[in-house]
Amino acid sequence: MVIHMHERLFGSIRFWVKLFAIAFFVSGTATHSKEGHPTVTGPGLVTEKPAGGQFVEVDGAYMVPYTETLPGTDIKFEMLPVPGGEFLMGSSETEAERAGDEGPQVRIKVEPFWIAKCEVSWAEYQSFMALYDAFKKLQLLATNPNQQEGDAAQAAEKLNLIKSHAWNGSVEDEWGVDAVTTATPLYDSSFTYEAGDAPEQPAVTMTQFAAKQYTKWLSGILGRDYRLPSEAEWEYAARGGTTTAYSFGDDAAQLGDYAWFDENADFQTHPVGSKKPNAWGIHDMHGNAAEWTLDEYREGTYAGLGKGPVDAAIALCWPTKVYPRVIRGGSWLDAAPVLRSAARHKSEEDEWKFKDPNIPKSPWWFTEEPATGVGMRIVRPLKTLSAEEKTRVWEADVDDIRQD
Ligand SMILES: [Ca+2]
Repeated sequence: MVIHMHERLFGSIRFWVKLFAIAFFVSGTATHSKEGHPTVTGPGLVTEKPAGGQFVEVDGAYMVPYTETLPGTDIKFEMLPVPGGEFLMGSSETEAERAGDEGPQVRIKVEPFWIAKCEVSWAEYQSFMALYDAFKKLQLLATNPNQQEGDAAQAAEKLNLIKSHAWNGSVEDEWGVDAVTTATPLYDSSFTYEAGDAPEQPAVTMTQFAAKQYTKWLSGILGRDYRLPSEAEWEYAARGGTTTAYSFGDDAAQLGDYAWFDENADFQTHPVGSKKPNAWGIHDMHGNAAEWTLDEYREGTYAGLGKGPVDAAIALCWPTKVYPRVIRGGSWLDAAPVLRSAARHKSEEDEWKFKDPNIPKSPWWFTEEPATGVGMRIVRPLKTLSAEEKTRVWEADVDDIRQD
């Protein structure tokens, strides 16, 4: 099924080169806007107050839901506005099944943003994977001495276009192109699709490095800033204004209406958005795929923040090492308490790549449970990202490449 979809949707290298020419143009025009400008333009923002439905008022404009289509495909995803506000991150000491790392509770101030209604699906993620394949082929063409001279020059030009746009120039400069693009293929390992491979199922098993590269690629082809959520943004959106263990209340007996988890998932992921959403219209914040955030995991993060209010951007624990990093929401593999809004989880270094046959091990994929339940969801901040922020949220950690 997957191969069939690749053939149908992503046919030829020529297609992707065209797509990149378009993306380059879109992105090029977008960068004319002044860095740090308070609001972005484009879909999701209107100046007239909507007559109804979900919207968030900001500086005389209105954030509204919108749908993105990946250029050249019929693959779509929906984004929903999340209001700015304050909330208590973490769980109260009386919450059943709470763990020590969920406290002490800290008041966090969150800026408005858009969040994907659903987890990133295989259809979306495989578009990125297909591009990577095309990149590899172009790279081969550009470096193949047996080609016609004209072809090689043309291929090199296209390769530069893709490199300048989609991949991390700084890491490549430091490590040589081979460090990222040649030695570590974005292969589909035999473990990648253990939880299912249908286009509507959530993409899982990717590393946080891969997830960040996906958001960079997506931002490039759509001309808007997409990134992973911070841990605080994730919990704020998951709660949807609630203070209970789950977004629908405290009663785990209702969890089956809202989430795929170990009691109902039958050992696989399920189509994204097929359970009830939370109050803000967001699906699968509890269960199905667990979700990457930007943060490094530290047991004492909250204690270090005081009582607040603390801006979410300040509360973000920027990684200083590759492991552990924060994963939220629990997955199809997990029991009910693991899916609670406040529950925190972390990536593991060696255990999650134990069966990886690559030497060095792939920076793109994990091979083990519970990593086979780990996927991602994207957000788009209301404020455009500064150059420094782009580096932080998109670029590879050099340590990640080195370690892998
Ligand atoms: Ca989820």
